[in-house]
Formats: sequence, structure tokens, C-alpha cells
Amino acid sequence: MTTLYWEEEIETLPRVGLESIQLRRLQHLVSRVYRTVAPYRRKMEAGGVRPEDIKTLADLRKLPFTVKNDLRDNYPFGLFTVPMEEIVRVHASSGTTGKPTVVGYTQKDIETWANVMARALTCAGAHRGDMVHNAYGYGLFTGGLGAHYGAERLGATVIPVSGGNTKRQITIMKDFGSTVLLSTPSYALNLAETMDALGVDPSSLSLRVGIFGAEPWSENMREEVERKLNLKAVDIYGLSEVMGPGVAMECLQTERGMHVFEDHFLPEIIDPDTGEVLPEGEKGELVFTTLTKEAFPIIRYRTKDISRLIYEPCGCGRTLVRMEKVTGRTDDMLIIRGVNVFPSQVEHVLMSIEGVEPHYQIVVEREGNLDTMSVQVEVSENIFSDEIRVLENLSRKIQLEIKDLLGVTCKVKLVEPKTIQRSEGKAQRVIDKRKI
Ligand code: DLL
Repeated sequence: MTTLYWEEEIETLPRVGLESIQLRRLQHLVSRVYRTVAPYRRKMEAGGVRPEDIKTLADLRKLPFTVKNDLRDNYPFGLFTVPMEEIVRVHASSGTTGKPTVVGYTQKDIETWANVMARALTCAGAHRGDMVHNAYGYGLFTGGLGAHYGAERLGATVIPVSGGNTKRQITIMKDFGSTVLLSTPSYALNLAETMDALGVDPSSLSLRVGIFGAEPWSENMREEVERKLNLKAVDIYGLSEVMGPGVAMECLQTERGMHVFEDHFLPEIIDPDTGEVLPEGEKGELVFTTLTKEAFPIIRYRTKDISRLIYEPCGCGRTLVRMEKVTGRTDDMLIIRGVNVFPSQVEHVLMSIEGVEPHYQIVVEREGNLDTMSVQVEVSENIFSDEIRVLENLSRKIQLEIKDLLGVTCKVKLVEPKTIQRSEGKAQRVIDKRKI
């Protein structure tokens, strides 16, 4: 049985009602955090703001931001607001530098998470009776367990397969009749490729929808995955500091954007340079305040993800604001000889060219004082075995299109199929060899 909503009343509440819930929750949160977490109180005092100053939702901007370093400085449990006996789970995300960031959950937080994840799955048309093939990694990463509890809450059957062991995953898909696939988009491609190698026709499987997230992926990549796996692909967003997967989710009706579960996670868009809140609809850095989390609430967390908020009503009837597909992060923006380049823009170009496979890596180096960017990309078997001239033309075409769209000259290296390492979780798209 398919239902349109998981919690219809709240998901379709007129915005005035929603905003009054948000304000009440925000006021409660700020006074609780002020009382219980010394680092938050110190920051608020330094910024000259007290809990009673939060009279409207717009007053949110009076509060100081929280950044990843605040988590590191209070490693591992310094920002928790409840005694450790009440923490029933911790997760951690490994940063590229230093210590991981650790997050904690009370029993009620796990409940809330399962609920928002069940909402997210319902957005994608998943329901009781579905076979949910959960290939997000289980462990400290929030993907596996976060999605798992949501699928159980929904009443679906969960296959906790986790990442890796790709051939076995396909056997399981076939034998168990998986209908919903949960994985990173890059791992979905890895699965598609392995199916192809094993001679398994995706249309002989029961997959209906794929819920892909945890890393950026372009619209072109969506088409590619949909075609190769014979399913509908939808985007899911989340981050450990805010909860994990299930912060925002595309619905099947939307043309663009993921519904943010705003009664729990309050979004803002700021200018990453000035920290000012941007006018409605503008693109900038996404900031989240959690409204209901107990163990590890977070105030104005700067995600570094770039998006915009869409307030126009959605065809699905949800009144929840949508966030546009994340196109990149403020910190994965490469500056190549002064030009700002996002890996997603390179992906966009590559995926629009015939014969190019969705497996690529961007290598940035410094030669003398000059940055160089090269793009290694796989091409299809028949192109690779074609004449040298065909390969040269193709690489010139890619180079020109990248130059056209991004304004940077890069080297292009076409490589044989299956040369670039496949991901089992989040793909590594950029190798930055510059020592700065
Ligand atoms: O990736 C949580 C998650 C698991 C989301 C499974 C969706 C599915 P972290 O490891 O803390 O948490 O990484 C969070 O991943 O700030 C984004 O930069 C990126 N990210 C997550 N979802 C998307 C998405 C999980 N749909 C970081 N599109 C975030 C683009 C995404 N980037």
C-alpha cells in the first residue's frame, strides 16, 4: 500500500502554523543549551545575546554560528547536553584532517531520526512490503544505521547489506527481490557496472527506486543511474552533525529540490564570506539549527554545502521548504589559476558527452607557481579501441567544453574502462597534490 505522507499533518501544515512550532522549539532549545552547555553559553555571552532575545524566528541570526572546529575543540563529548547515561548511540565522521567529529543520540533522538527517515522513504514512494536493500555503510558512518531504523519504522523489510562485496549484493538483489536501493550514487554505478559484467539485466530485477545521497551528484548522473539500473533515482541529504541521512529528501513529484524536515531542522542560507543571511531564493552556504534534538543539539551549524531554498509550493502537497541539489561545498571549490572550479561542474560537462563513462577523477598539481588541473576519465570500450584520432578528438572536445563552461584549461586523459578506482561509499573525485 502506498501512502503519500508519513506524517501528513505536519508535512502539509500551512507555513504560519509551522513557523509558530519552529519558534517555540527554537526558544526552548536556546534556553536549554544556554543553561547546559558551557561552550555555547560562552559564545552567546561573547556575542551579547541571551535566550530571551529570541522573540521571532528572524532573531535566529543574532545567535553565533557553530563550525566543525567547535566540535573538534570539544572532542569527543563536550557539546553533549545530557549525562552520558542517557546517550544510547554515538556516530562519528572522519574528517580529512585531525580527529573525527563525534555526535551522540538519546533514545528519543533515535526515535526522531527513525521518523524523519521514514518520512524520507515515504517521499520516495517506499512503503511497508518493500524490500529495502541498504548498501550505505554500517558503522560509525550515519548512513547505514540511520536508513536502517527508518526503513524498519516504515514497516519495510530491511536487508542490512552495507557497502562492498558487490557481486554478492547482486545475488541478494536477485534472490531477495530488492525493490528499493539505498546507496551513494557512485556505488550505484559500481553496482550497475558489476551487473553488466555478470550479464545481469537490471530489468530482470525488482528495483523500483534508488535513494541516493551522501555525496554530490549531477542531474546527468541521475539520468545515467536511472538508465543503467532501470529505476527512478531520488536524492537524499543529511549530515552527521545535524542528525545523519533524513534531513531533506526529494519527493517523486518535485521537479527540483529536497523537502527539508523543517519542524526538526531549521535551514538558513548565508553568504559564506560575510556570514549575512541572504534574501529568499539566493544561493549560498546552508546553515542548520536542530529544533528537537536532545543529546547533541546544534545552533546555526555551517555545513559548507552550497544550495538555495525554494519556497514555491510543491506538487506533492508538502509545505516544507525545498533545498536545491547541493552543487558543491565551499571547501571543495578548487581555485585553479584564480578560477573557481567545482567538481560538480566538471561532472556536468563529462556526463553530457557521448562515449564518456561516469567514472572520473580530477587531479590538481602545482608546477612551479602554476596550478594545473587534469581530468582523468574513462571512455567506453569501443571508443578506447578506436583509432587514436577518435580519442584525440574526444579529449579535445572535453577540454574545449570545460574551458567554455568553467574558463580553465585542463589536461584530459582518457583511460580504459575500469581503470579508476570504484567507490564502495563516498567517491573520491579530487586528488589535490598541491602542498600549500
Ligand atoms: O553523508 C549522511 C548521509 C548518509 C546522507 C546517507 C545521505 C545518505 P556525513 O558523512 O556527515 O553524513 O557527510 C555529510 O555529505 O555536508 C554534504 O557535503 C554531503 N552530502 C550528504 N548528502 C548529500 C547529497 C552523511 N544528497 C556531507 N548531495 C554533507 C550532496 C551530500 N552532498
